[in-house]
Amino acid sequence: LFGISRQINTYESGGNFFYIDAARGMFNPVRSTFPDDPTGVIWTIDAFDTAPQNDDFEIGHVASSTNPFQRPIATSAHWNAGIAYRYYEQTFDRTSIDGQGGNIVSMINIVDEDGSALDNAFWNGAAMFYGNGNREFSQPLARSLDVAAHEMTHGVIEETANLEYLNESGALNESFADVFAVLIDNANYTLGESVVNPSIFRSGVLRDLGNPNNGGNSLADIGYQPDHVNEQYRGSEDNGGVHINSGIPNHAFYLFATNSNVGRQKAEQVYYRALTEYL
Ligand code: ASN
Ligand code: ZN
Repeated sequence: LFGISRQINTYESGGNFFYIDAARGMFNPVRSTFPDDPTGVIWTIDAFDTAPQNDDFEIGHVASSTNPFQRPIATSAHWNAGIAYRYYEQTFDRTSIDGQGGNIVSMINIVDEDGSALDNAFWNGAAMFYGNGNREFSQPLARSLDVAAHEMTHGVIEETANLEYLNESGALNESFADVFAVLIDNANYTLGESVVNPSIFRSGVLRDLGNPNNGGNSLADIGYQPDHVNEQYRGSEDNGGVHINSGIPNHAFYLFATNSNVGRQKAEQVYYRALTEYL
């Protein structure tokens, strides 16, 4: 989706190149049949503009009979999932979302239950789901590495601390997803900069760990988050403000990671240990 060529891992079977990456350390050939039941793979699946909530939800392989080929949405999702897999493996010796080599599945071309374009991406407990953008997002969400890293980290969180998606534990859940997103998409401390509609998000970013207020003055401004508990939201919207109050621990991470006595490399080890062993 950036208009550049990528070399990706696919699985060739019966003259087709399937978007199944069976070339990682986690691949389990003994427990795999191709293409429908592989184990230990990174797998990108097309939902053909259907919604998982609806009876007509339909999924199928992404595949090509030629090489090279152009499948920009699938290629971005597949590429980004591979980067996130490699980060967890190399940084924490964690093998996949479940830590045991389970498949990493990305579902692309998801629409809203009313059939409209989906302005979001999400983790549903089993896979990452990507809409193609509508109003707040002017690009397919699969374009963004930090979005992919955020959604995949929701899976890691579910497999570890399993923070309840409500109130303060929910804001911590959201914050850990943002923290590892900016560690994986490591050029900056912002999220969504490659997919947001800049006429809606005037700062050009969805969230900013360095400045959670994100160019706004109050919660009424789109993209605004508190950066301190003195502005903690205590209402019931958004599961008790999980995407609002995440700004507070997000900013704490930013201060920790940018402190000259700490730095990103120590900070990520501290946060991973906190998530997987203490929380
Ligand atoms: N993009 C959102 C998230 O991952 C989706 C949601 O809140 N359901 O938190
Ligand atoms: Zn989230």
